[in-house]
Amino acid sequence: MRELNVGMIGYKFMGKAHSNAYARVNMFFDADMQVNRKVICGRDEAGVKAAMDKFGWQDYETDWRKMIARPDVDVVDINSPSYLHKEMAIAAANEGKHILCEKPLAFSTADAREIVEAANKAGIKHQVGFNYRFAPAIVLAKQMIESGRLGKIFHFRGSYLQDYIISPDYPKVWRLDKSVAGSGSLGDLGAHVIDCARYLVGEIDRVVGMEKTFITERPIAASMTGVSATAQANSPRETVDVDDATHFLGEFKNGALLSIEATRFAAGHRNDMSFEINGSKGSIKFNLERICELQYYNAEAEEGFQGFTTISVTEGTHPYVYAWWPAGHVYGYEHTMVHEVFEFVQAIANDKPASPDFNDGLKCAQVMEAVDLSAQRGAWVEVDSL
Ligand code: SOE
Repeated sequence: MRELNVGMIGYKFMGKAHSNAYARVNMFFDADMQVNRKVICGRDEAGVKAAMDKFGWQDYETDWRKMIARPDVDVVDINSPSYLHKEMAIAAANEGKHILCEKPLAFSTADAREIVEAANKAGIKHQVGFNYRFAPAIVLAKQMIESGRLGKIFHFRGSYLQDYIISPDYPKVWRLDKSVAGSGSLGDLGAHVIDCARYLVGEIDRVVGMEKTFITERPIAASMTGVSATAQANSPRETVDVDDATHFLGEFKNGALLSIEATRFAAGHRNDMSFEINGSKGSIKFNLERICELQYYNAEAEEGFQGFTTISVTEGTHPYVYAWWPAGHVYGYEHTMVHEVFEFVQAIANDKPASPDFNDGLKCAQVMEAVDLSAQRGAWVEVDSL
């Protein structure tokens, strides 16, 4: 079988999740290429060496430019903090490497356009890590909408709620630093909901939004693992320059209405992305914390017998479920990454466009920048004006 050698930049939270996906894809799916965890890259030599051993990579590098240039690397997986995405993606494209880049693709629409241009010029396959598109229930929702089961769509109502930074003592980690992350809850969480809205309902025409930073000063971070972090002892406080929460309304080009909320101040919600879609023939509701289920309301069910029902998305006939376990066995968050990687490998192996690709990353950047501008101006902003 043809082999596909991956070089991955980043070895912490997303590095672990992607390593798991590369390790599982050929075990559970009939991928048309054998994926090799070839080289893992990170600045800290001790850290990246430990990750190489723990996550099953064959080699490591501490210089991402050197890794990208290696002839034994076919694919570059970028899961560094967002401020590095543009330079890394353009360098990888210029080396002719296929690219899987974590979301958000770029800080700005202008940066995203430069990345898209470099990828198109290089003729590579490119995909953005909007992993929730690959949750079986969300693919099922897409199939239901496309088959007309919901009829004409009127509303997409979504949110991504987390609560790990409510304490004023939680330090200013990279996700709270605009120069590193580009934005706060909007780019880290809202990007996922925007992508689901575009995937399921269509392109967004205009938005109006507001952003809020509840805690404007935080201590300097001493260490961070995942989203857990500790502050430096007796640390001075630094200004927080990103949104803690962002709310926005919008209108799709097809006339449906949009409302999206992203926040890290929703006490009790650890990682709760959910949305509801209302159509002329029914509604669906998805909640990431119940990832194997889809709530469905059939407006055409017999009078007196209507109500939201729970579809257990655990049958072999459901998207991707066939590859895992017998009917009724549940799956989780990390499976979405395996599905994401499988589709990327298949796009490369069969010379097909990957999806969601950098154009989707650009579209998401346009929506986010429009929300940002709207929050500054207090007015509606046309997405295509960006
Ligand atoms: C933030 O905590 C985060 O890790 C996001 O960065 C991911 O994209 C999301 O899938 C889970 O939460």
